[in-house]
Amino acid sequence: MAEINVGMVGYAFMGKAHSNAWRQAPHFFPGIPRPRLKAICGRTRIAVEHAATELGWESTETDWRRLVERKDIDVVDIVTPGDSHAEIAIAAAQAGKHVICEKPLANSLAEARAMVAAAETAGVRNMVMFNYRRVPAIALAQRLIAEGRLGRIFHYRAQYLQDWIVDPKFPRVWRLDKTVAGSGALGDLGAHIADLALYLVGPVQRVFAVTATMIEERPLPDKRDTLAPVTVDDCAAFIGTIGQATAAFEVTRLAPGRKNYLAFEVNGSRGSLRFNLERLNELEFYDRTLPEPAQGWNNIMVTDGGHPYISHWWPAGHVLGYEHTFINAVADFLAAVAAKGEVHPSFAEGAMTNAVLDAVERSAQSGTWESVAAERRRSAS
Ligand code: SOE
Repeated sequence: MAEINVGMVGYAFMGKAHSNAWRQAPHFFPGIPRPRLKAICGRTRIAVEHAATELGWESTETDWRRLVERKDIDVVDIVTPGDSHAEIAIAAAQAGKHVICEKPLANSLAEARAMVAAAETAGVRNMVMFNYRRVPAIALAQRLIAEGRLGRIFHYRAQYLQDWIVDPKFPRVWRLDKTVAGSGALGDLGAHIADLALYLVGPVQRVFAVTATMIEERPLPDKRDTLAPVTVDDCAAFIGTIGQATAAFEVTRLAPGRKNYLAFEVNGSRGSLRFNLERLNELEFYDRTLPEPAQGWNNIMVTDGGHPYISHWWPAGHVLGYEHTFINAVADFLAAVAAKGEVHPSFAEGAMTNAVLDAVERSAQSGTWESVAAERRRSAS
């Protein structure tokens, strides 16, 4: 399989990140099938044609149904807002296309389940773009935990904090509209740290949550003198259980100074790990099995050839950034398509995160503990 033809639906921020990943992957991951950026789809002809030129796509469509039906498309990459993920992904899977979908997988657990069923019935590769799993330092954290270097896990705690809507005059964009985005900081940012919990330590079983909308009205983007209601959460905080471990999560877009601050710490009987996306090439490890005088936080520069993904990149110490996480992810996906192998996080794993979001929303409403629906953890094999 020398070439794989990709069709992408959507072209905004994530469209740019994914396009770059498709373009770059074959240069750094020799041996994977070469992706051809065959077609890009968007509703407005002039805008999609501009995007095709800017991002390097060969052709355009203005109706995703036509893109999904095209015989010359092997992979459909969905980078639209959440309200269209399910419809496009299900149609793509039914048309026999492999599918990548931006996070969160869907705006509701029911939609996520329908997407899992469609992809598994069709037997196509399917992956949710939780790109932070492909930060080498996070992949190293996962490896160390899986090897037992932290021993029995006691705690997972994570935060994802941003500040881009702290100004009340910031417009009511689609991410602040529940019918389009599904939820606010919860689905946008909470989904990432819930997925990382799943990846690093395991599935969350029950949650107790609060959510809040601090700025309840904002000007419409195209009519600044008209205020419209914000129908999603600005912030959410929840605790939960992962087996016998306790977990704590906090997400907000109202934390001045926090631009894109994703951080976690995992504590176990043998040691601790901590990570912060603002220093994404580093992983801190406290190993309490070392002789006592040597114990202390050890800052691992995750840029050596033996670290996850690094052999594909630069010599030691030549740091990576945000865009590399997407390149690593599509490279894994292309390798899985060629090998008919597993790729993670699959739609089934994405649905597990939707189940967490669903329980958080129920708990915030009910004011009580809520169970997370036990989704089947299946990979795309
Ligand atoms: C939100 O601001 C956002 O763009 C998320 O949607 C992305 O998933 C995250 O990577 C960066 O922040």
